[in-house]
Amino acid sequence: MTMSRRSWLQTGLAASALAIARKQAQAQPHQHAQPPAPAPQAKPLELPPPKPTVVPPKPPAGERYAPVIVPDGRTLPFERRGGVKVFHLVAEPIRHQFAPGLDVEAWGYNGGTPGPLIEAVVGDRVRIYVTNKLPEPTTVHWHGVFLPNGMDGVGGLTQKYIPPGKTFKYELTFTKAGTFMYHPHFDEMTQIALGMVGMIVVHPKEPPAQRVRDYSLMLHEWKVPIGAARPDPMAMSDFNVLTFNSKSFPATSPLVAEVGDLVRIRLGNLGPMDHHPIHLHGHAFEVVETDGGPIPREGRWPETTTLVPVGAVRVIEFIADAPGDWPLHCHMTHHVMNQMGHDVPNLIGADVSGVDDRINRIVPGYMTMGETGMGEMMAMQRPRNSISMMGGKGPFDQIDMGGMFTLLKVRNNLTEASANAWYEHPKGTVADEATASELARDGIKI
Ligand SMILES: [Cu+2]
Repeated sequence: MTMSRRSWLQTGLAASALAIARKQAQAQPHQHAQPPAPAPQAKPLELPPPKPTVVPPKPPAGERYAPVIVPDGRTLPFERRGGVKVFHLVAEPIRHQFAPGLDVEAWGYNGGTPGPLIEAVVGDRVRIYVTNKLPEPTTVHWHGVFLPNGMDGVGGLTQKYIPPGKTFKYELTFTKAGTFMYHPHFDEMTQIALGMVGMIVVHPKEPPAQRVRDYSLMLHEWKVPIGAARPDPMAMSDFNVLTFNSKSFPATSPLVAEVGDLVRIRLGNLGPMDHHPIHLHGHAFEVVETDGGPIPREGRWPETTTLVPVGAVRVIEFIADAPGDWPLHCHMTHHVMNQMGHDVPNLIGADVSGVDDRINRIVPGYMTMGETGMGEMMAMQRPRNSISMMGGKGPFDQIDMGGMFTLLKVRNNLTEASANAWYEHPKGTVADEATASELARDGIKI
């Protein structure tokens, strides 16, 4: 089984026979029946490093809560009108970039996906206007929020649909603190798959005694065929773009903390199909809250991975006590890949010696890949508007992960400079090649 590298990217190794046929067609100079394949980009992408938020945002005027940091996202502003906080959500088609190199036509709120974080305080009376600029009806359901039944946002059941061009009004009082979500309850399969998801944080009346570095991350999954610009809402499996706040690593902005900081990460999952086991390196955390409410102290246990099911919130807390650059990522191996094709013949360990030479006689440029694993794919050229197999640039080498992956950068002295730099390892604390004398000292025979 052999493939050309271009066909590998275009089809995810879908069919070797097809790849051979295409190469043969291209090899014949006077035959132009096949449209030309998209031009590969000249070299692997060099990305500007995403920006961490070192100084948390200030609360809005008149508020005492410490605002949640939304990496790569936004918080919805509000206005006070006669004791009511007034918000305005606009459901609309948007152009969205998962990472430099992959732009798509998505649907979202107020120009982005996920929609902006709605932030409020227990006891707040809120009025949320929802304008529908989509080509089809929508509604907004306030997931996990206690509210009058008629404000629940379920199309047909608790309200009429919001037709295109119309603005509906939701009004409710936030009666409990916590982390909740919002999403449409009409044509959920399409609207959620295209990016219409958002988080809600309701702060307690009294700010906590201890300062918290408080983050919100929405998990999502998308299927974007290589070269396409429209996520496929029909997908039930083989999602190939996995995101935190709708960004794929290496475009995810890192989280930062200073040693000793209490860190809270509010993880919400409104992806179509998959539950995500989110894993943090270098620390153990406790799940302190779900979208159902806080977990009593005696009911918590230490974890390094927590499963965030579809339609659920898991809020984790820990003290950042280990300086370093620590991954925070989904532990499903296929969820830390960018636009990986899955119909791939397994060549690992296969003896392919001589195959390329023979194939190259009839298909110039042919190259077998995958026999030593998939790592080599990361640095290849890729077709236009794709981030297939794109990884990130690390201080030691290419980081061969993508997708639902970000970094927690813990610093002894957190500054803009230290947050933007790679961690400086104390001497002798980095894994490296063993010397002959070390091997001899410890009796290791190779
Ligand atoms: Cu996952």
